[in-house]
Amino acid sequence: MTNFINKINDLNLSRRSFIKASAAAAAALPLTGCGNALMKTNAETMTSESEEKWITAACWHNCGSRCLNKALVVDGVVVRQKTDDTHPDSPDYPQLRACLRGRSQRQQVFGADRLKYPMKRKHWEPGGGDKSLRGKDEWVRISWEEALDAIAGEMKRIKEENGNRAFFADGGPVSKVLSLYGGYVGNWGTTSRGTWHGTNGPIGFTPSAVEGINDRLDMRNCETVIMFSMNPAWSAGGNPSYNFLQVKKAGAEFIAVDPYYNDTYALLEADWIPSRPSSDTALLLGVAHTLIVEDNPATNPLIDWEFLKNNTIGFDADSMPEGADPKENFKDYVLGTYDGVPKTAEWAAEICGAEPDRIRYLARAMNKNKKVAIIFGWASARTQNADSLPHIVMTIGAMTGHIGKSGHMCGVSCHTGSSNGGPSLVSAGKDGLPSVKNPVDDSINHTEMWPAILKGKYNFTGNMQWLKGEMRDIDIRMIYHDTSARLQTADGMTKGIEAHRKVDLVVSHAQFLTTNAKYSDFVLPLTTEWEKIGGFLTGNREILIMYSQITEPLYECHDDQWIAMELAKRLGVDPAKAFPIDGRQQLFNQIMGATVVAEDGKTMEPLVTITQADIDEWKVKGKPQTGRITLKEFKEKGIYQVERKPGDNYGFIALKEFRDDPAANPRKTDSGKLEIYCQALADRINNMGYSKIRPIPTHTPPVEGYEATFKDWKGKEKGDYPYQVINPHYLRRSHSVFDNVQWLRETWPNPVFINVNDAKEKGIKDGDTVLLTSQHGKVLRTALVTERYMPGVVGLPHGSWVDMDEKTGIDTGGADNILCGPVSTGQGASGWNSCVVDIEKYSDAPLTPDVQKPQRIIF
Ligand SMILES: Nc1nc2c(c(=O)[nH]1)N[C@H]1C(S)=C(S)[C@@H](COP(=O)(O)OP(=O)(O)OC[C@H]3O[C@@H](n4cnc5c(=O)[nH]c(N)nc54)[C@H](O)[C@@H]3O)O[C@H]1N2
Ligand SMILES: Nc1nc2c(c(=O)[nH]1)N[C@H]1C(S)=C(S)[C@@H](COP(=O)(O)OP(=O)(O)OC[C@H]3O[C@@H](n4cnc5c(=O)[nH]c(N)nc54)[C@H](O)[C@@H]3O)O[C@H]1N2
Ligand code: SF4
Ligand SMILES: [Mo]
Repeated sequence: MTNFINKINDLNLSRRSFIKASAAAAAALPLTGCGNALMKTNAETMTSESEEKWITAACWHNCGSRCLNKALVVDGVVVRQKTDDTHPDSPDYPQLRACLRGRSQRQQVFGADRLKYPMKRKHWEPGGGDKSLRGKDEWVRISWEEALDAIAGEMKRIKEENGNRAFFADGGPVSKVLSLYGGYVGNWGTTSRGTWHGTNGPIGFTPSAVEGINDRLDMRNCETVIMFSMNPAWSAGGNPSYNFLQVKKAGAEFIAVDPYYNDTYALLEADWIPSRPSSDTALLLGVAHTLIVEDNPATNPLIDWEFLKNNTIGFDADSMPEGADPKENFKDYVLGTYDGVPKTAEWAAEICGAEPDRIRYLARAMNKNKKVAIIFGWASARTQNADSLPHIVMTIGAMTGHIGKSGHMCGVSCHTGSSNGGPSLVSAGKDGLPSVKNPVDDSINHTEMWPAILKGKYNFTGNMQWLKGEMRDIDIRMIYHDTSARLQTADGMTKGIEAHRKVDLVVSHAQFLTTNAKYSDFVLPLTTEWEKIGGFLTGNREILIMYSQITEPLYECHDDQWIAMELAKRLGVDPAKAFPIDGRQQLFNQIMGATVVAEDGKTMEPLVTITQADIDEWKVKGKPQTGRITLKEFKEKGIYQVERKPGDNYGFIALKEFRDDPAANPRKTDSGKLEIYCQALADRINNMGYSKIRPIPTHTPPVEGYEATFKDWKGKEKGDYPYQVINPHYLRRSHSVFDNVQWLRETWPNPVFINVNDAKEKGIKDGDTVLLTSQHGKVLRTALVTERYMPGVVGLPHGSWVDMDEKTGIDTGGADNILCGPVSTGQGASGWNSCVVDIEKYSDAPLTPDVQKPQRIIF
């Protein structure tokens, strides 16, 4: 193959313009003060024979997908990217093609706004200095020695004066060191899954997107697919939408229940039932009512009485568990036998906004004799008081019998498991690092952590343990961000900024001046995955990606483990206790332990063949082994994908064994069955002390749901915040990641989506600047007026970096969590998908489009 330079010459490009072009492709890095490989883009290197190599490059973000990305590296410079071409594409054995974010990855890694050196906030002093300046102070470049010494020194002081319960950290490598140093206060939240986290266990339902539904090839057997709160076209890039398209091509009809007619529904030509955010439980109670009153086993069989009888408890008075009041059964609640309120389609419609006839139509579409998938994204469970939502979903699935059979399924289809349920067919091994126990048991729920830092009190319920609530005093002096974008992505950022301005010390590891970093005293520059020796990515059950190093660490960047070990030394802690083996051995352990499913579809066997020569070359400990693929081939290809075809042994039917023989395959509930009446669930939630639920699924109005848009619900008089805002996960980003990439800013401007009628009423036109005001904060965005959002519902994309105008207190960045408040309910679920707001046209000053804002370059 002609080498790269020759190719360029063939294109009649002068060498000068090639160098210009490749530097531009590498995102216009400033050349000063940067001694990395990338910068060897000079005439000298170009005169020699250049080497070109496609290397598998990490796309490591929490984006709900996994795709193959490759970078063309010429003399250490990334000149191009491509995606999966390892085999021909087909619906059964699809390529893993990257989205535009992944294909823009080099814009991020080599961005001019990378943090290059350790930086200190100018007015920080031990004890904090002028803390109010956090987020607006100047930055001063310092050395690693200075930074680490100052941070460790301050930690020692805090420990001496306030004890280990004054440390608040996020759970990354430095947190391990803090555990060895006596412990720290952690945090927990339901983030992605919302109430699917805490509700599934007690009721016996499948907990995750991974094992909740049947696999993608079985889904092609469905006649109807009913989607609730799902948008894989945006939030599960790669193959899921393509998989759903195959289901459509095989003949299925799609129905969508959502306040927003999104691109997924458009792609699948779904029949849209607009329904308000945070009201799905009410809607499904209306469905249950229709099913009960219209079912007739002889003439109109809608309900699967067999399944209800064999596999559930608590549906009616006859199936209640011992000791429970028979009147508390689900059926009588739905019929209103004892409370006088039948949960009819009309009753549901008042809350959810779907027309009663459409609710009845939905119930009939769930007919037990049809092959139906009833599938949910997590979005509808990321709201307040939604603890009963997974419970009503399970109940509806059980009533209609769409559980445990080919072509029938009910549950979560989201994130990397979207469209494709079942256990992983190929996985990486463990890295071999020991876990380190944190001697401090304190852990603060995300909905409470910023108020807890400000008020000095919080409700301890364990870390995802749903313990009985216990009020505890707390006095946090240090916030350490060593993973996640917590300040940006957790509930109640307005309070979060205040909390960051209260403590003595804030430290962030960061690749850019992210929100965490911006409000810190010290920012420590981090390498990206492209600068590390390699690693694994998975999620999609059929694939395992092994990525490799693309470039040497840029500037003075280091990884989290290196920083943690350096701090450990300064704190008098032995770093080897947390990190006894180096990164190379960690990676090799994962390679050696990688497994792949055998042809029987059950047994797992070693994936990678390893020779003594491999072990010698890597300079690691290990034993030779025989697997499916050689290490060299795996590294070069960068992916192992299990080839699928209809009728293979790798299919999956969720809950099949339980349906077929519940006695031999009990669920892990008190009764061994799915519990429609579930005392354990009610006890779990009610003990925590945030709010109460009943043992059967009922609609509890969210603190900031539709009901809260009224001053007077009965009289239907609207209040000060008459709209519900939701936070769709947005194409420009993976949460907050990629928000600084100019290419992506240009492509997706991050508007606010407003329904046409609402816009008209408010005198807002497409392109106008809109002020959104909630009880917790104010943000500005540009209006995108659309019929795709139902009236009363506003869409503010999730994850945009806050950009606070300190004079007005208005965020010009459009950050969702400036609007969303810290509100604790039920199981402590973060309540994002309904926050009540007002909207108005804003004329004070025009809003600069995000792409025209300067990049955050601090050195
Ligand atoms: N209002 C609202 N808020 C939400 C949601 C919503 O819908 N609405 N969704 C929620 C959901 S589902 C989720 S999962 C969360 C996600 O919340 P986060 O996990 O906090 O979000 P990310 O933006 O992915 O944060 C990852 C951060 O890690 C940094 N990073 C990258 N590589 C490294 C590394 O090697 N080391 C370290 N230390 N950092 C690194 C990135 O730069 C980025 O800042 O957000 C939640 N927040
Ligand atoms: N591009 C991109 N993709 C991502 C992410 C990202 O940040 N960016 N984040 C990833 C992560 S970590 C997660 S957890 C997933 C989240 O994925 P999902 O949980 O599916 O969340 P969204 O994509 O925000 O919303 C999906 C749909 O739910 C609808 N919806 C919102 N509230 C309700 C409701 O109360 N009821 C009903 N019926 N519908 C509702 C929205 O209108 C939207 O159409 O996305 C992943 N994928
Ligand atoms: S969908 Fe996710 S993994 Fe795939 S290329 Fe895009 S950002 Fe990367
Ligand atoms: Mo998530």
